[in-house]
Amino acid sequence: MSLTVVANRVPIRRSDDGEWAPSVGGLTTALLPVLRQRGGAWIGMGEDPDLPERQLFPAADPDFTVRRVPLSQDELDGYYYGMANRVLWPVSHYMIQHFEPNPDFMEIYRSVNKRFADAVVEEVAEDDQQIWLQDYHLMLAPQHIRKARPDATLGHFWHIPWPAMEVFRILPWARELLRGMLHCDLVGVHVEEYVDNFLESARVLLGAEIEGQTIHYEGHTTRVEAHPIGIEVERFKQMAASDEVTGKAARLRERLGTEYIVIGIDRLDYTKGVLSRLEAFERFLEDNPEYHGSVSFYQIATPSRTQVDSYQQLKREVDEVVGRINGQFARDNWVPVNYRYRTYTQFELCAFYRAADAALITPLRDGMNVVTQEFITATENGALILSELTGAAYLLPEAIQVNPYDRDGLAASIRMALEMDEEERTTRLQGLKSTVEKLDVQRWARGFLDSLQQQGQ
Ligand code: ADQ
Repeated sequence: MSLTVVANRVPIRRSDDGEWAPSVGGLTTALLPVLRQRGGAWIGMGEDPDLPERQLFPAADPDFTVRRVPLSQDELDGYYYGMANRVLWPVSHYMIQHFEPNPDFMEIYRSVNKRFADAVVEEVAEDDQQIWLQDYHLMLAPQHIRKARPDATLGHFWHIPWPAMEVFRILPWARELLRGMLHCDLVGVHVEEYVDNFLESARVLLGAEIEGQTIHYEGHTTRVEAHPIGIEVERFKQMAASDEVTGKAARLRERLGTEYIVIGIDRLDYTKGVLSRLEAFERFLEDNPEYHGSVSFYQIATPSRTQVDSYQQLKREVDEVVGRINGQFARDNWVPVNYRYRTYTQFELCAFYRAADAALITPLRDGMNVVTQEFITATENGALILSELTGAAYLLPEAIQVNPYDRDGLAASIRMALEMDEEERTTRLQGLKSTVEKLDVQRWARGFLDSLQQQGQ
């Protein structure tokens, strides 16, 4: 049975030699082998204007189709920067202060979802197809696809938290959006907590009948399951052990020259807790003068959604706090906070993971957080401080778990991580590594697709 993947992004990019090549990223790596083996299509927005609307890939010996749904600037503003980034993202992360319920966004979201659905219907000729939609950009597409292809097997994976029903219902279009998704046979989320929230939303807001993890609504049945995503464990392991990475890590330690290195690595997004993390590090320095000169905090932030006001404001605030901390505490030969606002290669990130004594991963909310898994895979003896408000926290009890809003608690956890004895550090890390091995992204894709096939039978 062939597979059609529908995602905001397409899985290919133009390489240095001008040819189209697979892009780097967990989702692409997990799904391309399936598409190669089974054939089918990948449909996405495709930001590169040179990307053809439809092409067979790879060109030399094609396995599947890459289809682009080109969007105008107005469509991009309403559907992506508006509805996805200013409405669904903040509400799903419980950050209502960033929520902008503009009806124009929803109007455009409806029509763009229809365009994605039309593209799917054009690609999916037969009925024995599996169709797998990704994420909050495509909540309404399933209902249009179902109408045109009643026998197709439809799955949807939701990569961010599904919030508590009482929060989800804040959306003025909560019922319409939920109804759209209930045309799927399988909805996947990262952890059981989100499964419960989804079921509760369907029960209370739509009066759907719930039977275990199955929703019965208007003659259709949708199963909701937890499928925690993983990373490409083997590739990260190999990268981390490579000469390139170990060399870079050693040079970084030498350059910083401090006894301890603590890292933070994120997209610069208000959900990731970068600001409160910096403030907690500041509190740590205030409370522990004996550590002045011997700890460096290295925060890396990738520019993200830079057209959205709240992201521009966050950037200014982070710049300001970094300046304030360094202004107060830096002295000759020691800069307490090293801050880089840019994108790095995975090899470079791996070197940071490898060089660090501890990682501070403290989102205010996060569906899963795969940086956590990358760090656990790459580190040899680092300690992990992890926000309990992430999907990852449900799976990784061996981490030092913290409430990211508790500045004193977070500051204390930094000290705890640095002073943890070798035995405890090793025992915790063994537990963490063994969980992450099992969460492998290929296994995640297989698990979801196997379950999707069962639902379709
Ligand atoms: P994201 O919100 O993007 O994903 P996350 O899971 O942390 O969050 O993944 C970020 C990715 O970006 C990681 O692979 C990381 O290596 C990379 N990255 C971060 N900083 C970088 C930098 N400076 N340079 C280059 N790369 C960088 C959404 C959800 C998450 C969920 C994932 C997967 O919000 O909760 O874990 O999808 O389902």
